[in-house]
Amino acid sequence: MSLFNFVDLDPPQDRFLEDVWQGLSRKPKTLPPKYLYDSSGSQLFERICQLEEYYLTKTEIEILARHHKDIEDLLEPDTSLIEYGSGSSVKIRKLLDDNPKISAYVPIDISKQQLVSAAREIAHSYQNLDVIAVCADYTTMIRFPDFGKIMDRNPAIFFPGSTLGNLDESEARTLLQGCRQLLGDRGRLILGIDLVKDPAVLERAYSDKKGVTAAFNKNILIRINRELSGNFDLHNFSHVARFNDRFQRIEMHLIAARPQEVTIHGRSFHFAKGESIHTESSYKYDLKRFEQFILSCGFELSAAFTDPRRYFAVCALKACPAVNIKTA
Ligand code: AVJ
Repeated sequence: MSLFNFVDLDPPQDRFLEDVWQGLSRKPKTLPPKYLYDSSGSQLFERICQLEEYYLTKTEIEILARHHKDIEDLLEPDTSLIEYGSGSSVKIRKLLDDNPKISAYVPIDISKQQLVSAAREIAHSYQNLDVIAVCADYTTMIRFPDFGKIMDRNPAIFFPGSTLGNLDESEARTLLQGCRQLLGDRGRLILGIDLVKDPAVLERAYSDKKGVTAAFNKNILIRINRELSGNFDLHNFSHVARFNDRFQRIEMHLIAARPQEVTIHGRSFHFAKGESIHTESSYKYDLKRFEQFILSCGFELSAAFTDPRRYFAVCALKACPAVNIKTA
């Protein structure tokens, strides 16, 4: 019989109001991208993944399907596969299918309901797999729970979806160094990253014809109105996605069409005409530079699997001697 366990590390709740007030008091104004994903935001994101223009998800799944044996070859026998974020299970199934080296699956997610239902389905599909679902914030996690001998096996973290790309360089370094510390010297990391490409392709991917990405972006204003008694007028803001060459990232903005005052839970904010709220950055990587970057986090690149257009990469990383870890 395989094991099914749920461990609740009781992650701290979001501070939506404080974060919104703080972000909108900044110059330029910002909002944390994690707040894009309430239930309608998550549904809109699922629709984005189906769009013609949004190549990321489809390309990553293709790479995983094509290279699952190559990835298996890079894992040790008796691996516990730890997934950061447990969204749709399509990607993880590509790794778990027909892979005798993985003996345990450890999804980590901050949203309890989604985590448990996804984990149960996986446990149901893979009868010989131990499943240990952990409700936690993987960005602040300092050790894995003792259940299920996660660390007695060979730990490997799976972090797909180019989610790393939402972090700026110092945040990404903190996260990867955290992975390195959690995993120890035997650790592996399988990471999905989006690659630098023609800015026109990028801008189309983040500004689709049907306007789904625009709706996804504006949904954060709807959420503020609903949950924080805000009075944003949706007609007064437009969605813009542009490639920032200096930082090699796509930025999503909401641009005020006219000067206005917006009140959120009794506090008012002024917008000048044309003023922007920066809602998300999505970094695009160059593989050579990425390889250097991960070295400074204590990892070396074992392999990078890409698609024929070289749009996206699934990278297999291996912990390298602690000597390489820069402590800033
Ligand atoms: C889920 C963060 C990877 O940055 O491409 C999609 C989110 N934003 N369209 C990305 C997103 C606009 C997505 N990530």
